[in-house]
Amino acid sequence: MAGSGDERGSRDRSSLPGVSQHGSTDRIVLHVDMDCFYAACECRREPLLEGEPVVVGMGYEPGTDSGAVATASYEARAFGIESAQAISVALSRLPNRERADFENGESDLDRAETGYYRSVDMEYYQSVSEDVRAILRESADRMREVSIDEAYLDVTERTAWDVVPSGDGERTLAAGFARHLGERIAEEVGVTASIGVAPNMSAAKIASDHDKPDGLVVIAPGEVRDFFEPLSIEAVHGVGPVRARELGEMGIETAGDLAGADPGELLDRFGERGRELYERARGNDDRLVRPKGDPKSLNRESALPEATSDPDTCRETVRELAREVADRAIEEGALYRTIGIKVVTPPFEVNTRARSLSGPVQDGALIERVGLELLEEFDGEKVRKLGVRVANLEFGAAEQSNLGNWENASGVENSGAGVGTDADGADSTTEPVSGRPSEPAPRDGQASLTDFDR
Ligand code: DCP
Ligand code: MG
Repeated sequence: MAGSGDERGSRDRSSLPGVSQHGSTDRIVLHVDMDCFYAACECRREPLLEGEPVVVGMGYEPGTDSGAVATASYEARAFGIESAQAISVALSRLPNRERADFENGESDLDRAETGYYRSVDMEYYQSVSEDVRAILRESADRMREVSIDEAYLDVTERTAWDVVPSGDGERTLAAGFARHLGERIAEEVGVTASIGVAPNMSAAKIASDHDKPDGLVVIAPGEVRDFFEPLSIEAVHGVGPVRARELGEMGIETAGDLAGADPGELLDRFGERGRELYERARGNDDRLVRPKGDPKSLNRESALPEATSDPDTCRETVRELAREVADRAIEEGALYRTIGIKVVTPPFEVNTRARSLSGPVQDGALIERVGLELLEEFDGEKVRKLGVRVANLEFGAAEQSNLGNWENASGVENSGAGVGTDADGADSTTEPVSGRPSEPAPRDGQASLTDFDR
């Protein structure tokens, strides 16, 4: 993080260092949103793109003529390129540099007014996202993952709203915590995030949007309403273009207007939703940061200190990851029908392999065994990162836990005993699934591992 933070949390200079003016009951919520995420991933993989206009999307490849922009680097946004724009519009505003034939001096375009185009590569973005999330997970007591590049963290127990001296001024401890988190993401993963810090989720979201890219904006408790006051109504979490127009018809243009509106009128016009938006505009939002539902899969990944083809190192890593995944499944009360591994080979090739089991199990020894078997395919290859994953989860039936008792406990006739190996005669399948990012996992167990993302 470049230190460009707009730390609005600084307060009354007479406050004593280390003394919170707001008491200890205010929560500390971070909203982390990666900057131009897919474009940042492309720059990480291809450093020559750094600082250049980069457009990521579909539809400019030879032989295709329709498609849309997924995202664009901030340099490309300066040319009027934005998400969801037709790729034809993007190409007309920012011609493709690599097609312009500058090398032969045949182009009459201005090189500085051209950019790079890259096709969406979800699998790669998922793997970068997982690296970021591993850091976020370590940093938070509770976390809600909203999308591939966005999460809320509750860090109330990890830091404080206390004000401390900093350089010539002062800042909150929470601001320092968030800055450190941003720096870790930049240094360890090589992409930047904008972070908002506030006493609730909707204010944290507004804060992270306020100073993109590479921003850090802190809204301290007691300052939320003043911060919101001048913002356009669309900045209020939950107000989209349609609602904004309707509110505009009522003379409500800013978050301050909404906070000062008649709540009865909002209730009449928009029902409960109207009251909720009114409360949000006033800085009131008591939603807790919670994970979204049950996870679809559980995984652990580990980068090796350096790429290696040493089988003992790889096997030991898989064993360790298998144990961690097994523990996590016990904590979550999850049974699984699929066990998989991820093997990243240099430079960044992500290979995933999965095996289906014929019944749901909770059996750490099996994760280890299947993980090691799947690893055998990569014997002799250099590996830079490994992951182990279980998927097709079922919750709340922990007695059906291991191979020995699955058959009996499930009450289902199953000659394969749910093991999923050829030796056991079960319906084992080992399936390479790379390159199928959007395919949903079939219900009967052969999960796609491309959502190797938790
Ligand atoms: N995305 C997409 N199509 C859209 C919007 C987004 O494919 N219409 C993808 C590409 C983005 C990613 O989702 O990189 C994250 O979406 P964001 O809205 O967070 O946008 P960015 O991260 O790209 O940019 P910003 O810096 O504004 O967060
Ligand atoms: Mg983003």
